[in-house]
Amino acid sequence: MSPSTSNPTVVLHASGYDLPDDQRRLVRWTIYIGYFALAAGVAHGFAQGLSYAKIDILRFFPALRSYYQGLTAHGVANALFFTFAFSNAFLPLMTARALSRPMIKGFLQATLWTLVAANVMVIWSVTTNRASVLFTAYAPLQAHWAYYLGLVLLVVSTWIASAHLYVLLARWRRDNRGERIPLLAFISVLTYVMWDIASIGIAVSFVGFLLPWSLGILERTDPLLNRTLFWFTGHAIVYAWLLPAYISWYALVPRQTNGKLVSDPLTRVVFIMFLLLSIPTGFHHQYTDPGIATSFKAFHALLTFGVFYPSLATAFSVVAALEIGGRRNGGGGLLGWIRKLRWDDPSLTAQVLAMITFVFGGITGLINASYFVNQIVHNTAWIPGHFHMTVGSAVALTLMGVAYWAIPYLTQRKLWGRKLAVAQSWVYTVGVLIMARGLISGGLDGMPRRIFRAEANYGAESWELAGALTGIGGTLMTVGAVMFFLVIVMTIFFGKKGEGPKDIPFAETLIPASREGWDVKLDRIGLWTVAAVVLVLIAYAPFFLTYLPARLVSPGYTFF
Ligand code: HAS
Ligand code: CU
Repeated sequence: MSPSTSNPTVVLHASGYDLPDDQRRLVRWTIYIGYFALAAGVAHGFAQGLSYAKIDILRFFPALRSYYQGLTAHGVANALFFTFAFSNAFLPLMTARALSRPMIKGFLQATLWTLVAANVMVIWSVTTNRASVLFTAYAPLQAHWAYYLGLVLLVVSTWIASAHLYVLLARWRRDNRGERIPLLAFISVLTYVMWDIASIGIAVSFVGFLLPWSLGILERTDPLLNRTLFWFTGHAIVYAWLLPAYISWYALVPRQTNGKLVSDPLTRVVFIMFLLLSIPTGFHHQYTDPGIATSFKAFHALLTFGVFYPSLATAFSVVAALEIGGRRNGGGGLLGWIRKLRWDDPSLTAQVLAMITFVFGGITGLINASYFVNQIVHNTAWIPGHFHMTVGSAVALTLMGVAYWAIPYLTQRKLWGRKLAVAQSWVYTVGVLIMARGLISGGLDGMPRRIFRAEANYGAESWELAGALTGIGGTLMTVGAVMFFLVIVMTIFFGKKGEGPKDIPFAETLIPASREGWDVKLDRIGLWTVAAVVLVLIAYAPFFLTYLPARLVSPGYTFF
């Protein structure tokens, strides 16, 4: 079997890529857990959206005792379990495909079962109202130990998935000395290297403080330190959600529209920049927190503008790839190629609409990051406006789009309801844009986030329209999500057998990786990892050195 590197995105073998059935099943179930979480989270999201329009349907959720319990369920299910379950399956699959090697069953099993255990603990603690502390788990709000332990296990599942990637890559490198790492594997591995470093913050916070505190081993904890450790992880976490979507935009989407990925080296540079800059930016979530020097915050603000750059480069790359595809499909003129983008392909449509929404997500991110302007939007409804156009659509809609080929690929069944699937992305996108418009304008008029507006007897007049738009948009998003689940469930049970795609739609590259050029050095993952750690130390050590030891001052509180 002689590997060929003629396609730099993946290694091609003459025998093609055969995913063994047992591995296919494990990958499928890991992804299913993600979509179960999405379904649960979406139901709560519907209630949240309507509550802004002063419609209270929370009473129809039998287990629900407070708005905050529902908000916790929404955030944890959608932002944490959905995203990471997906990545835990998707990244090993992409890496294995790129290297043209089978995955390792033990790792897949360990990832899946850790994820299941994490789910059980978190679902139990949240549904029994023992953990209404939101996904940010801010102390001194205190949750049951099962909540913290469940989230720790979720992180452990990502570490197992990362270990899987590293072993796959190490073995491939041993067998292919001197070869360039195929792009798809490189960007998948870098995503989890970044996340592994980032997750140290939340691991220290949960294992070192919150878990022992919830068990009564520690009587008090340090709220500011816990918040800081959370946001050490918490900005980078958004890229752990985003980068799997970017992997699809870079390495798969061009193929789906008959285009080509523009540049292999540029793509590697983009992911290296995310590795370097995702973490040392966490204080931009704490601009208004007391106890952190302004100079530290300003430094993180500066680096946040740095991490904006790889997304701008991504915008250039993905639009160029789409344009190549649209023109090859016969589109002419300045913008005529847009019409020729294979809008009848649900997977592509979902992802292009996700990209368009992300333009607004990115712009609002820039506004958040601006130290002084942040004072206007912080803790207002603007922020959920921002993150529904990022994680709530750029990521969620992309992962739905991926499902439109991945579920047929993993089940070997034909996609059911193709036209419904295309309509689904449009409904979801129109919904998210209307909802975000409501949240954003409300936020600018001072409408707070994290409030149960259905029962709030205060507010500006303009909040009425903002709230109504949020409710209408949220309802459309829910309809879009239900359409998605219908397509997926019908595909799993009734899709035509034996008619799923045989391979993953990876793209070819216009400017490939060179064998001897400057870009060979980009493959030095170890070096970039060390550089990332050094940058994190520069950005965070001054705070920790001047702050520590921990100030264990606060007992736990349970309000809701
Ligand atoms: Fe953010 C708060 C800054 C990106 C998620 N963010 C949040 C929270 C979440 C979140 C969940 O600086 C709230 C957390 C909480 O509960 O408190 N964010 C940024 C910045 C970016 C950014 C600078 N955020 C994201 C992404 C997220 C996410 C991605 C999830 C996946 N964010 C902040 C800040 C806060 C914050 C502050 C704290 C606010 C506060 O006060 O609490 C940047 O990374 C954004 C860069 C993006 C771009 C867009 C590039 C566009 C592309 C698409 C191109 C395609 C096209 C379509 C043009 C520069 C790649 C072509 C199609 C055709 C048909 C032609
Ligand atoms: Cu952030």
